[in-house]
Amino acid sequence: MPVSTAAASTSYLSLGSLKARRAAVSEPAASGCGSQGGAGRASCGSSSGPDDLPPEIWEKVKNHPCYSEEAHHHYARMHVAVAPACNIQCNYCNRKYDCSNESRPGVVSQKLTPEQAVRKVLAVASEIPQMTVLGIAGPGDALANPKKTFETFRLLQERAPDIKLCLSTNGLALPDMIDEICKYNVDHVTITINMVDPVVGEAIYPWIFYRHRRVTGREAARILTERQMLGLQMLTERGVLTKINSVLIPGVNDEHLIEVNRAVKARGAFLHNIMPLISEPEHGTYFGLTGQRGPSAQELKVVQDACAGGANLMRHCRQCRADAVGLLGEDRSDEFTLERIEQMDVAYDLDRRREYQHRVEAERQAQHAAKQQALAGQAAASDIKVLLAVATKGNGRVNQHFGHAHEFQIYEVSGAQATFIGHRRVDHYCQGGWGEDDQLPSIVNAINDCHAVLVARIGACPREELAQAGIEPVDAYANEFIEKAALAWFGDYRARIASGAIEHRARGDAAIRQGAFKAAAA
Ligand code: CLF
Ligand code: SF4
Repeated sequence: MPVSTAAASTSYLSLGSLKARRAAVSEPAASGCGSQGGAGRASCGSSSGPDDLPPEIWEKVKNHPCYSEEAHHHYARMHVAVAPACNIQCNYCNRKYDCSNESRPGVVSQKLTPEQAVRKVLAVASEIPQMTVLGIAGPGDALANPKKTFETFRLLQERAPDIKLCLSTNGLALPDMIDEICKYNVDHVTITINMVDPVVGEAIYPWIFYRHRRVTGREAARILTERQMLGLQMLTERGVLTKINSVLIPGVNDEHLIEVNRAVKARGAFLHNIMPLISEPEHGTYFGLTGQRGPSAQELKVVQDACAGGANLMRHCRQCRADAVGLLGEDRSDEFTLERIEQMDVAYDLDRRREYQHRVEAERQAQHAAKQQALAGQAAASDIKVLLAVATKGNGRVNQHFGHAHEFQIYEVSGAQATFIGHRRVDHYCQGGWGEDDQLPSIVNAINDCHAVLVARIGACPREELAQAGIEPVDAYANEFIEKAALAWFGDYRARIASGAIEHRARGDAAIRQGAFKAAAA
C-alpha cells in the first residue's frame, strides 16, 4: 500500500508528511523507564549507559552488542544455524538464503544439529573471549523449530553458563513458547514486526501456517499481528528484554512504521531496529523479482528520526547472517567450519573468559571517562546540522586509514552534540596495497549525504575525488575521540561560514549498499 507521494518520482516519503505523526509519537510517556522495557525516558536506547538505565537492565545489556551501542565496540555475538524451517512467508525472503529478518542474503554455509552447535559455540568462546551472546536467528524461524532451538539452549546452559541467550522470531509461535523461553533464561528476544495493520501486512506476507492450516491474504496478516502483539506483551510481563526489528519497505510500510513504533512502545519493547529492505533480483525473492526497491540512506533516516521520542531506536544493526561470528560488522564464520572445529583443541575456560571481560570492562570505562573529559565544554548551539562519515577501527577514535575502511560510521553534528546515527558499508578502497580507483564512486555514493569524512590518513587521489564530490576529507583529528573530533571540525566549519570563506550547502542522498556482503575480520 503506497502511503504517500513526494515530489521526486523515486521517493515515497516526504519530511513534511511525517511531522504530524512525529508529534503524536513524541507525546510524553505515561511512566518512567521501567525494569521491563524501554517505555519511558527517551534516553533508554541502545546508546544508553549505566547512568540512564536501572541497574538490573544495565546488567542485562552492558555486554550485549545489539542491545547496547557502546557494547558493540567491545563484545561479539555468534549465531548458530539450527533452525531451518519457517512457518510464514515474507515477500523479502527466499528460503535458500539466510533469514532476511536477521541477516544479509547469502546461503548459510552449514546447518547444524544442537550438538554441533554447542561444540561450535564452545570452540568460538575458547578463541574469542569477548563473545558474550549466542543468538538463534534462522536461517528460518527460531520458534518454528522449537525442539532444536531449546535443545541448543539447554545444552549450552549446562556447558557455558556465562553466555547470554538470544533468539529472533517472526512472532507467530511466540505466545505458545513464553514458558520455554523463560525456562532457559533467554532474556533477549527479537520479534520482526513490519506492520500492525493487516491491510499493510497482506502486501508483505502471502501466507502463514497456523494451527495446522495455511492461511492467506489479510486474514494471515491479521493473525500474525495479533500473535506478535500478544507475544510482545507476554514477554514484557515476564521481564524479557524485547527488541523489535522492522524492515522498511518503501511505498509499503514506510510511514506505517511510525505506528508500529508507537504500538510496540505501548507494549514495553526495549528497542526498535528499523532496517532497510535489501532487495535484488538475484536474491530470488518476490520483492526482488518484482522490482520492489529498498530505501535510500535519507529515506531510512527520515523514518528513524520520525520515531524519535517513541520506542528507543537501535541504529547500529549490521543485518548479519544466520551463522555470523564475531563483532558486529565483521564475520569470522569461515574460521569455525565443522571441519575445523573437529580438529580444534577446545578448552572452555570460564575463569579466563571472566578475567578477559573484566579487562575489557575496565578499558571501556577508562575510554568512556576519557571521552567525557574530552567532550567537556565542547557544546555550542547551532542552527545547522550536518552528517559526518568517520573511519574507525574501534576504541571510539578516528583511527582508520580511508583506504582500509569497510564501513564508515555516520554522525549527525549540530554543535550541541555529535550523535551516532548509523553506518555505511563500502568496498575497501585499498586492494593489496594499491588504491582501487574504480571503488571510489561507490564509496562517494555511500557517504554522499555527508559534509566531511574524518580519517586517520588518506591518499591524494581519493582526497581529490571526495573534494570534487563536495565531501571534505579531514585527517587533522587522527586518533582523537570521534565526538570530540566531530565537534571540533564543526566549530571550524561554522567559523569558515561566518568568515565568508565557504557557504553552507545542503547535501544530497546516499545509497545503501545492496547485495551479499561479508566484512573481513579486523
Ligand atoms: Fe543475534 Fe539478533 Fe540476538 Fe543480536 S543479531 S539474534 S539481537 S545476537 Fe544484532 Fe545482527 Fe542486527 Fe540482529 S546486528 S541482525 S540486531
Ligand atoms: Fe524468511 Fe525469516 Fe520471513 Fe521466515 S520469518 S519467511 S525465514 S524472513
